[in-house]
Amino acid sequence: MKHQTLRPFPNDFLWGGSTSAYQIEGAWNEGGKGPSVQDTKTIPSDTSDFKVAADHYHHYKEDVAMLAEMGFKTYRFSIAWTRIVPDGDGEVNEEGIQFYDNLINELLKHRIEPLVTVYHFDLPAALEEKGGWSNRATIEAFVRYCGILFDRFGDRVKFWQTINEQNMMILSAGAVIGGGATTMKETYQQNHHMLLAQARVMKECHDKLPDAKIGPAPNISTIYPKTNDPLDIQAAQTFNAVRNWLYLDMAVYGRYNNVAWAFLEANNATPDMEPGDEETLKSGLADFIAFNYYSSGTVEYYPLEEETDSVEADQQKGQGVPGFFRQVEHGALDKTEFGWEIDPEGLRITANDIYSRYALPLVITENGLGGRDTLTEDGKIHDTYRINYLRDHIKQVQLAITDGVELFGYCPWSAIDLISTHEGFRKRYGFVYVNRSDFDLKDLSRLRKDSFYWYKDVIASNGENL
Ligand code: BGP
Repeated sequence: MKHQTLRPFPNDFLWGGSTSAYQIEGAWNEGGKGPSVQDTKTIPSDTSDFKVAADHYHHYKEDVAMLAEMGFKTYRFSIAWTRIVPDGDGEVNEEGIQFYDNLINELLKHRIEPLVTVYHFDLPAALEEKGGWSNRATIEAFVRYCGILFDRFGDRVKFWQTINEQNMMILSAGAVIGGGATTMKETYQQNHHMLLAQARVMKECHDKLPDAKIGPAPNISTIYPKTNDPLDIQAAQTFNAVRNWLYLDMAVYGRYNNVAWAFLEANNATPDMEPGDEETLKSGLADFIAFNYYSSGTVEYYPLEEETDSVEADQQKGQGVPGFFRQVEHGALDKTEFGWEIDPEGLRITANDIYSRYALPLVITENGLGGRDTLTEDGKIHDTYRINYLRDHIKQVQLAITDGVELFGYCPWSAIDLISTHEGFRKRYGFVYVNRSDFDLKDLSRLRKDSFYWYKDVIASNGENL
């Protein structure tokens, strides 16, 4: 591509890193915490459960000091709903409030801006038992819980994110939503309830905290057509709408995307609306867009007559709906050892797609490489593959900024090692190595990987030394 003179990263660019509560904290039944769906779900026998995780609950000071040493300007983490309201809609647990008070104060002490996700895949198990997101009462419980967060932490937290990767929960992680949806219609009814809940919470945030900013946190990947056959292009258009634009059109405009809605109609899956729902969806809109990006995706047209049993899907692969689209391999992209394609240019394309549609400030809240790191005998972790992945993506972030995208921060996944959503502790993402394996907790000590020193220099040079 023709050479452009690169624009520098803005001086106040928020370099940071990301985690989520159930993947990092551990202490699953301490400090008054109630169980979440992550504590009660069935875990595959070859991966760890989430009970201890990286034991951040007991190491948070040491961990924040590590982030400060890297020069983090921001830290994106999530609050566990079940630490604040253990059964989802009952008593407030002051010990849980205290934990996040301490964490936030520790961050501020090091001048690290907290970027808080209120809900990251960990619905209270007590609400799941009552139908989870199938039950409209969960909307009320969520709004109440978020109101508590705004009241208790809003004096110090200025950046809020609503629901992490709602699109991925709908597309492939139904079990953690509760309610046991078995049809597409039920799934999109749950989706509708989550969208209502999100709008109510964005409104509540604006009402209670006029100086704070709030936005959604979907996983957004531009979807490429496999060929220039118009059927493949239509397949890409539909999957882009169903995977990406449904969630962002709603957060920014408060309405369903037309292509996504037509897809739901064709599949008898449009949600039932109650009087007032349309107004509610428009009543709370986003101030910025946070998005997670790991890779692009590629689809082709999926003829009805070729319908096969669905393949195993995750955040980045395996999606398909007969008559519309099915995800295929790109063909020319490298992959991580866990099978996710690597497409740095796709990040610039995705950022431009989002910004040119919505013209709101963007922040990247996840991006990173999951790998099996090796700890050498002298306590080193030579994760050159991770440095290469991140370097290539940061270059594209700068190109997106050069294209005129208002991008105010970059938070790779993950700040320190934690448990992968469904592949255990062996799939690591952090700058900091946590000394444990899936089934041996070892000493849980923290070690600096090569990427730690590299990222420290990236931040210190404001992205000049890559
Ligand atoms: C995102 C989730 C994170 C994290 C990440 C990496 O979808 O928001 O919670 O898990 O993906 O995925 P995985 O752990 O499956 O490798």
